[in-house]
Amino acid sequence: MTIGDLTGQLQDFSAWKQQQLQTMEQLENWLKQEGLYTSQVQRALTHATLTLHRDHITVAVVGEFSRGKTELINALFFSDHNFRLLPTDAGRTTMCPTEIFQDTSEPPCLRLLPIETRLEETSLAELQEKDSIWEHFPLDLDDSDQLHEALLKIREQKLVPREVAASMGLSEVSEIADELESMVSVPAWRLARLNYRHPLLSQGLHILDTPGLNAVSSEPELTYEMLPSAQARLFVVGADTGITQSDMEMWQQLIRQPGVRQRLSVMVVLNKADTLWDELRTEVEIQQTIQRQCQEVAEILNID
Ligand SMILES: Nc1nc2c(ncn2[C@@H]2O[C@H](COP(=O)(O)OP(=O)(O)OP(=O)(O)O)[C@@H](O)[C@H]2O)c(=O)[nH]1
Ligand SMILES: [Mg+2]
Repeated sequence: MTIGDLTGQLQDFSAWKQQQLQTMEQLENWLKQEGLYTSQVQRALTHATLTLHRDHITVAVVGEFSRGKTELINALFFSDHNFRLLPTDAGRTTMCPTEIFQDTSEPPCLRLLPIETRLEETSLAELQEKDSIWEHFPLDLDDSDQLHEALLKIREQKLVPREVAASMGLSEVSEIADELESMVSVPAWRLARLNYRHPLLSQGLHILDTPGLNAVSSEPELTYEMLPSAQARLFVVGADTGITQSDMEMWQQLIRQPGVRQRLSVMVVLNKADTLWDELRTEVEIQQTIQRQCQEVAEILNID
């Protein structure tokens, strides 16, 4: 599938939504004319209209850390920028799941949910509605320095006592973090929501960038709700590493989850193919290596 195909499908989706909204408006007018527009009908129509407005298509990008998930999003969707929109780097970079979408009812902004909310019983769905809990950073899309600076927050970490990290359910993450006596490093944010402007986002596309390691699986609602309900999931592996044991664990835990209906929406991306280039090898040899890597990955993951 190309970005062109995706654009076409999103346009169809957007057109379908518009058509449904028009039909509902006509139905509302007709019901009013006929004197059938009761408060119950009004509630049902308002609910249906809101649901349609909110309906979107989510593409989630999943994989081990440093496989190039975020760079792939930058390259696929934001390559017209003269800078990296989302921060990428060697090692662990994206510290929290990041949802990118367009909501024109408010100016572009970055909203961050503090990691401390993990100490509460409140569900993510409930926290989504509590605006005051989120840190809010307005974005100036014409100021690339401000934009870049603000988005660096996605990679922020903080030091907390080891027991606090454990209470947050982050003991696995904290084990590999800096050990400063009893303090450990944890992601500063639990979830990032980036309200941005882009033609594909305006058609109803949501992109979900996820952190590598077990940071994703330590967020049960993400693992069991957001990822399975995404219409497409891109599983990113590195051509330089092939499928490692931790890639395999993520594949089984997050993509091939037992009980989740497997759809045709999982795509595996063999990223970092450029690392196979070597001056001492011919173009044909390199292409053969890429081909072999693709076949091996497909066999190991048991996909076509
Ligand atoms: N050579 C090469 N480097 C790449 C490619 N894609 C990403 N990188 C580099 O690999 C490093 C990791 O990329 P990220 O996009 O941050 O990786 P990630 O999978 O998002 O990692 P986490 O956010 O930690 O889960 C960065 O230094 C990127 O510039 C690629 O296709 N080729
Ligand atoms: Mg990343």
